[in-house]
Amino acid sequence: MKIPITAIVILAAGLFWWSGCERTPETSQKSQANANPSQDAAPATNAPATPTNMVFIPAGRFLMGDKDQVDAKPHEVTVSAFFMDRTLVTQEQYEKAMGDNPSRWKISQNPVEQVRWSDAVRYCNKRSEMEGLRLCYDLKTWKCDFNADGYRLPTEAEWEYASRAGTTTAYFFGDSPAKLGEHAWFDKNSGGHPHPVGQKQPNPWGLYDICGNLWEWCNDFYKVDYYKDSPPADPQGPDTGRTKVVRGGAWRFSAEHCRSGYRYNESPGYADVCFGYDIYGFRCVRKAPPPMEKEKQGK
Ligand SMILES: [Ca+2]
Repeated sequence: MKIPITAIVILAAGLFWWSGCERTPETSQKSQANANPSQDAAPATNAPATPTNMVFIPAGRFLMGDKDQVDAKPHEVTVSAFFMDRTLVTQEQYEKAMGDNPSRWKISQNPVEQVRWSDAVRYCNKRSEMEGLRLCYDLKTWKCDFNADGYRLPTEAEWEYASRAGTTTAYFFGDSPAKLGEHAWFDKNSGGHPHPVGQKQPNPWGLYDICGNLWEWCNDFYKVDYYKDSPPADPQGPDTGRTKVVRGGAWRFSAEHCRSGYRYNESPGYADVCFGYDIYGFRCVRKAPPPMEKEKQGK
């Protein structure tokens, strides 16, 4: 019997395709496990293009604070839409922009640490410059231009709003810290050092390591009783102060420090003689463009 050569080719191709398919589940599972944090967990939105590795945080209102903390009186706050980095800024990202890596624990996918507030702000400006965006910070006055479309640190309110992701409990997964180990590196599970970003489960809006791993620099000055007289819409912190707010807990701090409303603070380290500790890192935010901003009027 004479079999046409084309039939043989089709049969061979089919076998090849089939055997390839059979391997697919294993390969895709593996690549999922290794993949960067997925885009799937972002808040439901019809938002246009969200920048790579950022999450769109829709405008909204929430109860900011923690009734069990002396400096965090619960109060209602409205926040405009913005984008937030899905993970802490990694050592690789920082080094690419700044040409050095100040971290104590040198692993490229670890979050950059030993960064002062002033280093974080310099990075924000450099990242904006590299992407042709308007710079948010004046490095002489350290003032932030909130109208610029470049990168900046989140305000304390933005940080807590994004961290809570619509939840009202002590942690975004409930009032008990029992499940903290699934979401965060803290003193009980870190082994005494920070960890690569994105290894634990994210919060409901897809933000990784928002609890634990490293404290995250916020833009605001810290003031113990600021919540008493902060404006109800997009509060930007006191005008002056000695320390800057950090949020979210870190690898050598207890579960208590990971509470969504827990406030902590540290000297910004404007001067080069100051140095950062291996418990401080950061993630950047960017203002959402006008079409996305409009969402808040619909709410
Ligand atoms: Ca954190």
